[in-house]
Amino acid sequence: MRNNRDTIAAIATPNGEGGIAIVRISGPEALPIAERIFRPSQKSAAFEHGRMLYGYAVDADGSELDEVMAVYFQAPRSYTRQDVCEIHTHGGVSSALVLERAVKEGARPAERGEFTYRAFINGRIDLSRAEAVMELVSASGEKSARASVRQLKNGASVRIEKCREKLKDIVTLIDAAADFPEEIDEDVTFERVRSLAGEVLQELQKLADKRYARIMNKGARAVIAGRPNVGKSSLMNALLAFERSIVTDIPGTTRDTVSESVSISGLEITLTDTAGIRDTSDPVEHIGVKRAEESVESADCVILVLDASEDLTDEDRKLLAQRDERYILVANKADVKREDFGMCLCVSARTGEGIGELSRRIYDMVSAGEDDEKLLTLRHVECAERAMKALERLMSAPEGTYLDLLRDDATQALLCLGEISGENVSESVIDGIFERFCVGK
Ligand SMILES: Nc1nc2c(ncn2[C@@H]2O[C@H](COP(=O)(O)OP(=O)(O)OP(=O)(O)O)[C@@H](O)[C@H]2O)c(=O)[nH]1
Ligand SMILES: [Mg+2]
Repeated sequence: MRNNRDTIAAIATPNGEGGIAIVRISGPEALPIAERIFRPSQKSAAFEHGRMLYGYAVDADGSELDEVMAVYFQAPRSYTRQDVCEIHTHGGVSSALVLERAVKEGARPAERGEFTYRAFINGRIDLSRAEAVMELVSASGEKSARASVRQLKNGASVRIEKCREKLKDIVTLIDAAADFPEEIDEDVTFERVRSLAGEVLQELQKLADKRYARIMNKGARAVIAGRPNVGKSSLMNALLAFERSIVTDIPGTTRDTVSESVSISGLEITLTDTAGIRDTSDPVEHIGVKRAEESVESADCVILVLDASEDLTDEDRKLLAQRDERYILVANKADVKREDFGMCLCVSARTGEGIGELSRRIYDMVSAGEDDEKLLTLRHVECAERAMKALERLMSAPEGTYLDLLRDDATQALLCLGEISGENVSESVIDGIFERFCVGK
């Protein structure tokens, strides 16, 4: 358990050089500490809530350390709901000097995520919103950043809260039936309970999408596969718009997987070029082919490349037979001969024809359902999945089952959903979440 009552300080901006850096101080001593290390340029100026002051950060002997701006947020109208002062210094060493001053004046260096932890403990945000803050600061692309902001504004947590209300209703209904057996018909309660549980289950099925959460957090994975020499590496380079993979006319050029990230319409996508898949006795190439097959297995999108300038080979047919809904079929070298094999997108890595359309199709495939207010964090999806298991148990109970058993399932689901907002969650889970933050957040 962290001490929540002392005064903490940290640099809230990233390490290294920058135009400005912000030293943030939070706790009961924030204001007196700031008053000792900041001197306004106008003698009469004093800290008041939300007003930016101009002046100097000063050392213990009164000498000036840096020209700065400073602002005070009075509790509870601050990020942590405590008194907060921020000193905006020039980037580089001066922020470190100001932080050092704050610590000398009595602040404790903040731990990872401690400001956001205080916002959570003091009830300003729930756990799912604290996690959204973290995802926002580490977002891999515009798309996931926007989704984090939606979560921060409480999209999915409001819907989870409604589910919890319904589950509490179930428990109340069952308790009432137990307390007033003469007045309340058990069969009616049973039906009512099942219908409420069904509604919650349906809502959770919409909210909990593991694939979506993973893509929003870690980005999507698209893999370029095909037999040797069809132009996979050339396509990789065309999609990236720079020469990343080696291209030659020798089949078997690419021997290992080559990955590079690219942003398509704001979504972070890791593109992987792979070794051409074929039977081979070369031990090195054999390992490469295995890796290619593994990459295909775990991909969100597989770009299967065929060669439009040649007839289909047995290797092509073998690969085509494995295709599923993640596949985009591409006929490359359309500049030589246009052959779409009846189902492929014709492209040319050489002329650039069809590359824009291919990007669009990759995006469409991996971003499906992006606008829904789905759960964004894998931890939340896992909590929701456990709640769904309990509700499925409830729903499959045959008529005449003791209402008490249904009550157990509903309570179980309720507890699982409470872990999302942080209402019933263990200290160690909370610590684990905040430890993944950086210092200063
Ligand atoms: N005309 C034409 N040639 C292409 C095109 N794309 C690739 N090539 C040529 O096809 C040959 C093979 O290209 P790569 O990109 O190395 O093919 P790959 O599929 O990565 O081959 P491996 O790594 O050996 O599996 C090279 O000579 C390329 O210049 C295209 O769109 N049009
Ligand atoms: Mg290659």
